[in-house]
Amino acid sequence: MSDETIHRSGFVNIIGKPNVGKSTLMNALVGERMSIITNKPQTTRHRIIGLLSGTDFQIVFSDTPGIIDNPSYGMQRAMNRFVHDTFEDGDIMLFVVDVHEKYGDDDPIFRQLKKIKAPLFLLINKIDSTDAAKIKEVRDEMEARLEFAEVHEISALHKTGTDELLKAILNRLPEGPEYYPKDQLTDRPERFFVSEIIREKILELYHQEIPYSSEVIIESFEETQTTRGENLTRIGAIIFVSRKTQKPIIIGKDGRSIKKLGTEARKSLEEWLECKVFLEIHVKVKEDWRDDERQLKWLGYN
Ligand SMILES: Nc1nc2c(ncn2[C@@H]2O[C@H](COP(=O)(O)OP(=O)(O)OP(=O)(O)O)[C@@H](O)[C@H]2O)c(=O)[nH]1
Ligand SMILES: [Mg+2]
Repeated sequence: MSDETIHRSGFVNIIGKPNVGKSTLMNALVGERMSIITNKPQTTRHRIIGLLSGTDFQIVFSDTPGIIDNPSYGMQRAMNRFVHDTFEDGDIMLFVVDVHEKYGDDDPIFRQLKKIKAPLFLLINKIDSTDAAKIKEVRDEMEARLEFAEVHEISALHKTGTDELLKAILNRLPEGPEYYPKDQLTDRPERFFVSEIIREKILELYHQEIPYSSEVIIESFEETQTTRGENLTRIGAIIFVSRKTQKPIIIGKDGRSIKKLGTEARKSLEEWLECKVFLEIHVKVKEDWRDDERQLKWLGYN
C-alpha cells in the first residue's frame, strides 16, 4: 500500500460576455497580474493561461475574450474561436456573469453553453455593487435557463468568495500530472505581456474606435544596464492602426497624446518588470488589418 497523496490537475476555463470581470477573476485566482483589465468591453483578445500550482495540484486557468454575439470582422471571429476552443478542453468551466447584465431567454450563449460537457459553474460577479435581492433574482433567472454544477456569488475585484471558489475547484479537479513546471506562471513570453500593457494604456487613453483598431507589436526587447549599473530594459514597440486617419489621432497635437501614452506605459512596465524601462513607440498604418487573413495570422489570431 502506498500512502502517497494523489496529484490533481486540470484546465479551468473562464468564459462569459465582454466586461463581466473574467480577467479580474483570473488575476485574483492566480494571485498575479496576468491579464490586462479595463472598463472597456473586448479588452482581452487572446486565450491567456495563468498557472496556480501547489505540491499536490496544478490548475491551468484560461482567461478568454468576451463572447461577441455578432462578430463584424476577422479579429472578432478569431476571438470567438479562442473561446470555443476552451469548450472542448475544459475540466471545469467557469461562466461569469455581471450581476447587472440582462440576458434574453433566447440569448445564443445558452445554446452554446448547453453543449459543454465539463461541470459548468455559474459565477455571479460584481456582488459588491448591488444587494441580496438582485443577486437572488439573477441566480433564479440563470438557474431557470441552464443547469449548473455549482453557483458562486463573488466579487472578483474585492476577492469576495474567491477562496471558496478555489476550494470548490480543487474538490472537483481530476487526478492528473503537472502540465507545466511548478514555478511557471504562464505559457506566454514576457514580450506578450509587454505588448498587452501598452495596449491597456491605449484602451485607457483613447476613445471610440481607436483602441479597437490598434494592435501592439514588440519589435525589440533588450535587457541592459544604465551607465550607473542599474538594470534597464530597452523596448521598441509599434502600434498598428487600421486607417490612415487614425495615425494622427494616436500621435496627437504636437505629439502630446503619444507622449502621454509613452509615459503611462513606461511607468506600468517599470512596475511590472521591476526595473528601469526605455520605451520607444512608433505608429504604422496597416490598412484594415482586422479583416486581413495574412495580417491576422502574423499578429497571432490564427
Ligand atoms: N464593482 C466591480 N467591478 C468589477 C468586478 N470585477 C471586475 N470589475 C470591473 O469590470 C470591468 C471589466 O473587468 P475585466 O476583468 O476587464 O472584464 P473581462 O470580462 O475580462 O472583459 P473583456 O476582456 O473585455 O471580455 C473593469 O472595470 C473591472 O474593474 C467586481 O467584482 N466588482
Ligand atoms: Mg478580459
